[in-house]
Amino acid sequence: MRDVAISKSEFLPDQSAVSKLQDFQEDQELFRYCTLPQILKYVECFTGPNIMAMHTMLINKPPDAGKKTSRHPMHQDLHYFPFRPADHIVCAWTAMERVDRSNGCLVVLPGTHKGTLKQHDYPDWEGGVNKMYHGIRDYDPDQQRVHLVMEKGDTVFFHPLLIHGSGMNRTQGFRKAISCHYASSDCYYIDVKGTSQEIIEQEVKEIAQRKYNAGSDITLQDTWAVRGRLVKGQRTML
Ligand SMILES: O=C(O)CCC(=O)C(=O)O
Repeated sequence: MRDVAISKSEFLPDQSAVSKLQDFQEDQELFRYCTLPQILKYVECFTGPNIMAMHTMLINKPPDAGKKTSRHPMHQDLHYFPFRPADHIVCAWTAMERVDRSNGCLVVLPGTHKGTLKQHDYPDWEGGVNKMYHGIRDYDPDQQRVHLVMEKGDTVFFHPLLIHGSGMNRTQGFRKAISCHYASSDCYYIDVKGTSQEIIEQEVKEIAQRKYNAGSDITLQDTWAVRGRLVKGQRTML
């Protein structure tokens, strides 16, 4: 994925700046992160013994080009997932270098994982917003926030309903983090028709058709089933 503010004018003319790698499940070295026993030991507390790595990302937050597009709007990851129950899904997010407010650390609203899934939309940001960066529609910026300052190798595990995002990268370097969303393979797919998640289903289907030549009958569930990889136990439902 490319940052919307630098997609046409790179930092270095002959190099493209990639702001996020998604779905690295076929890359042996990157995927090794998702299988690390020191990560799975904690993941299992949430998922139980049958563990699927569902969503993989290496986030390379670029220096902000002056338009604040390096921010990630406040959102809940469950908005993207057509599987449940939410309590059997967990994200592991590992800092690949020190992250703090200067390079855009994670920002979380403590306790929000006990709430419900909120309506998400593209935020109305003056400088534009990156593809798939949906944010909570009626986000109240006055809610108590916690900035997660982390050292290289620190890992945070969080619930898919936790409201979170990340700030602007005001440094000259790319801020790197690696993450994986795990789910119990005993989770089940849901139909998101008629729910707040319909908008993400539509967008994902369009991308699958345009970029991967998928047929018009592809479902949101299909796009997850092909990406999910078993990392421990047995693949039962997902
Ligand atoms: O690493 C970040 O800046 C935030 C990533 C995030 O929240 C996401 O991709 O869902």
